[in-house]
Amino acid sequence: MSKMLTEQPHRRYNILTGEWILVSPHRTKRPWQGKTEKQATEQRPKYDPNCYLCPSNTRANGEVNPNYQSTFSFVNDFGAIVMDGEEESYSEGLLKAASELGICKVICFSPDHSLTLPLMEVDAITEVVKLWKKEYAELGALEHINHVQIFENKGEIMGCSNPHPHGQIWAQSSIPEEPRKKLATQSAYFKEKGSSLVGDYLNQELAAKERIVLENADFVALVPFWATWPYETMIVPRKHYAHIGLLSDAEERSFASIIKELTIKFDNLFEVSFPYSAGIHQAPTDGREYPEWHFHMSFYPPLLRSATVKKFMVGYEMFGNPQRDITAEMAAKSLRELPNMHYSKN
Ligand code: H2U
Repeated sequence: MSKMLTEQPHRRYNILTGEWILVSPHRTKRPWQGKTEKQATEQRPKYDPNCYLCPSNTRANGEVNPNYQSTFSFVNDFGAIVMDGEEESYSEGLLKAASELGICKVICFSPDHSLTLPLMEVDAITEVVKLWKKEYAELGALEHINHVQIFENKGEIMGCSNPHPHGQIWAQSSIPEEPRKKLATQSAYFKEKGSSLVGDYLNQELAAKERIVLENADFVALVPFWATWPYETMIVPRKHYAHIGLLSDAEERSFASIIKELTIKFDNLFEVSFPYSAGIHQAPTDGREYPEWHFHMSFYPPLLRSATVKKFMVGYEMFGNPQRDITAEMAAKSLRELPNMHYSKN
């Protein structure tokens, strides 16, 4: 590999957003005198009477959850977007605004309050994948819903309000900024080359090997060349699928399996329940064809050196662009070399 990429400050281009990041590999040699201690592992009960996501409990708005046995989804009682209101736009001089219609849902991954994705069985995670598919199809088919964003915020540090295993879906009338950038880049590439940008990128990474973390028959987990967060990773299907609705039963299971394996590695990194925001980027649901879209799931974890040392996107990163010290290759190597068995099972 080029010496520039391993030793010299350089910029890397994100082919999916069209943005650059700054990489400073030489800084990994600087002495570290900050915190590195481990955190005590939190033991949670399987059922918490005060949790608003546990089966049969009452939520903040007085509704009672069913005694669900697997997954459970409901419309967020405090949704950031709602289906009420008219489609309107506003413009006055340089000021511009538009109404936004949508639905927010909460997706409970398991009735067991003590679990997280890495601790769940593959069969149980497969049920989560099935629910994501169902929600993507049903929400996406609604009038006014042109984009469905599936995501998970894990850990207090990421602003997650409740440790019960859950994620969210925000479905809305406009295409939000991140997928909009990825739509433009994938679309331009597809027009020029007639193939999937993400698929061609995946093939290049499979040949290079150095940023691959995990592989199975249907999916690959890799640290993208342009990763911004220290252990940022993306899961890419080998097949050129625009959305998760196209996954077969067997592929749903291998998706679940690679999610489990990757999140186990994350937890093993600092022997802590590893926080992150994860989201699935896929084709809009406005009824048009999107042959350029190749869905993928990205994980943005904030931890840098230990359970307590977080990467902040501040200073230069707010005013210039994101910067990182450890390279994508170093991060991939660390993740690759970690055990596949969860540290708590030893
Ligand atoms: P987090 O993923 O950030 O923890 O968010 C959980 C969501 O659950 C949050 O958006 C919703 C909050 O509005 N919620 C309900 O819908 N009902 C409740 O009773 C409490 C929380």
